[in-house]
Amino acid sequence: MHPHVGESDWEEGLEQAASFLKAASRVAVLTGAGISAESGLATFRGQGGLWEGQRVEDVATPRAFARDPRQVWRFYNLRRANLAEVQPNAGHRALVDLEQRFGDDFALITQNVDGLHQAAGSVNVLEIHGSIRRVRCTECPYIVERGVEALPDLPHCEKCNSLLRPDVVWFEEMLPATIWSRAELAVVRCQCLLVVGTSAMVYPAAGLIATAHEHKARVIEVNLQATPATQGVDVSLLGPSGTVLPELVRRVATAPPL
Ligand code: BJW
Ligand code: ZN
Repeated sequence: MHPHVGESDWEEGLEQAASFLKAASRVAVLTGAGISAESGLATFRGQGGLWEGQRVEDVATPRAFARDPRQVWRFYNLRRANLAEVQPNAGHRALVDLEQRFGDDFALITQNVDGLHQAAGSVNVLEIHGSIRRVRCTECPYIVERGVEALPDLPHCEKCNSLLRPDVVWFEEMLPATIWSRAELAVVRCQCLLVVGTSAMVYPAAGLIATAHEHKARVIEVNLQATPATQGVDVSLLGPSGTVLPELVRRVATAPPL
C-alpha cells in the first residue's frame, strides 16, 4: 500500500518522500499540466480538460494543422492569451527551492509548454514538448520567441512568408533531440525522480518513469489521483501539487537520511 495524502499515513508518505530526496545526490523532476492547474490553466484530459470539447486529432497533430491551420491557431492563440493572465503557483515555486538545494545536480523535465517554471525562477528546465511562447516557420529555419503577445489569426514568416506554427510537439512528431537526450541522461543519473501532475499516458515522456526504475532511482509521484504509473512508484502522494510540494520541500531540509 502506498501512503496517501489525506489519509492517516499521509505523514509517513511525506517523510518517506523527503528522505528519498535527501538521500539523493542527483534529482530529476518530471512535470505535466497538473502542476499548472492551480495557476488557472486547464489540463488536457479529464473533466474540464482542454480537449473535452475537441478531439486531440483536430488540434494537436501535423495533419490537423495541414488541414485547417486557422482552427489550430485559434486554439493556440486562446491559450497564449490565457497565459498573459496567469502566474506560477506554490508548486512551481517549491521546485525552484528544490533546485537551489541541489544546484547543478538537478534537472526539471517538463511536458508543459506554458513557461511557468521559468517564470517562477527554475533554471535547468528541459521543455520536451516545446513552448507555446515560441513560433517557428513551417518551411525555413526561422524560429522566434513571441511571448504571449497577440498574433494574427494566421501568422506568416518574416523571412519567407510561409505559414508559422507554434513551436510545440504534436502527436506523431519527434521530440527535440538534444533536449530529449538531456532528459534521459538526467533520469538515468538521478537517485530520485519526482513525478508531478501528469497522467503518465503520453510517450515517450511517460517512459522516463520506467527508465528511472531500471536505473534504481526512487520514484515519488504527486497527483490528485492515481495514474498508470502509480502501481510502480515508491511513494504516491495524492493531493494538489500547490500544497504537497511546498510541504515536501520544507521537509527535505529536516528529514533524517535513510
Ligand atoms: C493535478 C492537479 C493538481 C490536476 N495537483 N495533480 C498511436 C499513433 C500515433 C502515435 C502513438 C500511438 N500510440 C502511441 C503513440 C505515441 C504518442 C502517444 O504517446 N500517444 C498516447 C496518447 C497513446 N506520442 C507521440 O506521438 C510523441 N511522439 C512520438 O512518439 O514520436 C515518435 C513517433 C513518430 C511517428 C509516429 C509515432 C511515433 C509526441 C507526443 C507529443 C505530445 N504533445 C502534447 C501537446 C503539446 C502541445 C500543446 O500543449 O498543445 O503534449 S499532447 C499533451 O499531453 C501535451 C502534454 O504535454 C501531454 C501530457 O499531458 P499531461 O501533462 O500529463 O496532462 P494531462 O491533462 O493528461 O494530465 C494532468 C494530470 O494532472 C492528471 O493526472 C491530473 O490528475 C493531474 N492534476 N490537477 C496535482 N492541482
Ligand atoms: Zn520562413
